[in-house]
Amino acid sequence: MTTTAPAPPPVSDADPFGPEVLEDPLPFHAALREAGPVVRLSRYGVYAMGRYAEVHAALRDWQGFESGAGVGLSNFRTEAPWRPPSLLLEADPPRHDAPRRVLVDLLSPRALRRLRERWTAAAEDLVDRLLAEGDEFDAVPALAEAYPLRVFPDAVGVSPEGRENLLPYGEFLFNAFGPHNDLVAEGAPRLPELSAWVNAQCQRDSLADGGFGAGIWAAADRGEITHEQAPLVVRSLLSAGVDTTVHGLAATLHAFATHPDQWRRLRARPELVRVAFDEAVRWASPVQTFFRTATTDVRVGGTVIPHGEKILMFLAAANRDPRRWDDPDRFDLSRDPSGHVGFGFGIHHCVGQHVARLEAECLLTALAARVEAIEVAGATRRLHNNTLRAWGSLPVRVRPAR
Ligand code: OVM
Repeated sequence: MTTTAPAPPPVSDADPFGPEVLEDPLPFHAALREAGPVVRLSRYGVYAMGRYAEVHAALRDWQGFESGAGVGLSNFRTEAPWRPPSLLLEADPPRHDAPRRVLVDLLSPRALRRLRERWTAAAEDLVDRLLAEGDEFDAVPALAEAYPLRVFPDAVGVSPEGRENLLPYGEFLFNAFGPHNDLVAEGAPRLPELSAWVNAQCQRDSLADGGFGAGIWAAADRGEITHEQAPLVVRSLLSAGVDTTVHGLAATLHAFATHPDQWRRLRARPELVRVAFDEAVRWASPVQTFFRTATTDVRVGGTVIPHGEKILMFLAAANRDPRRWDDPDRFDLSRDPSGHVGFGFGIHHCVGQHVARLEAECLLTALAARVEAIEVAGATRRLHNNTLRAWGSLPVRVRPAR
């Protein structure tokens, strides 16, 4: 076998965290994929991948691309993290595995069955009340935020007081994976207050019996994790479980409001609801990116990523790579979206995805049964975030079904 000498990667001076790219990242993603399998982002001194095959392979290779140095731009080996690292997201085997197993069990489809009836009733009630008020509303607060905030903190066992802190805490956290730009600076003043509240909710005494939080403490009592680890595992639920589902639902509602034929299709075949949510996650990628760190000189494509360097994995670009997907920009319920990397891939593959899917299924099913048509009814507004593709406002008009 012959091996050619590694060539330096193409260089881009674009800012993936700047306002232009955050407003519409698709042209940047296309340019990244076209430039090559690995690109150097000169602005931040990091590498980037945007093609499906390489992103997928790197997510699978946890030995070559570690998470323990942080999955944001800053390297925990040289810069202190802003909070104690996550035991799941920012850890590698073997440390990662026991906390992961606790959540795999607690959030398994089987374990979630007991929630379905309650979550269905909550979705039906929310949609009924909304439609009783009128046929125009902002789908972000009225549905995408209201529904997860109604069911998820209850399921964790978080007290009713202070729940309004969950979204802004997550917004800061997801900004903090990026550079220290204006988005991070604007969130910083509230951070002490938000962190104090979240950390207090992770304590055993703060968590209601029967919830995921109590389940994590029970796993510590059984010796599956330590009692020191328990609050940090609860923190992962509160960190990763709110903004992601809110913006996943907002993306789904936006997709349907702009694709009336697909909404008709869902109404005709409600069993497509799970495919619909996955296709929306592929199409919009609510979590756009995460970093990894090279543990050795890793050869990718024709280039070498040197040991210790950060690599930005563009989940969103991979999810629309024409090398992998037919007509990737089309939101289409007839495609098979499985294999998308919107929930990541490999050992860190979203452990809460069954929770997210159940929320989406309950809400969309209730909506599809009650709403014949949904369309955008005013100026939409993006919410810029260094990691999330998010909506700030999504005014819609609906035609209730009779
Ligand atoms: C965590 C965490 C935080 C943010 C995101 C995430 C997408 C996990 O604290 O474990 O996964």
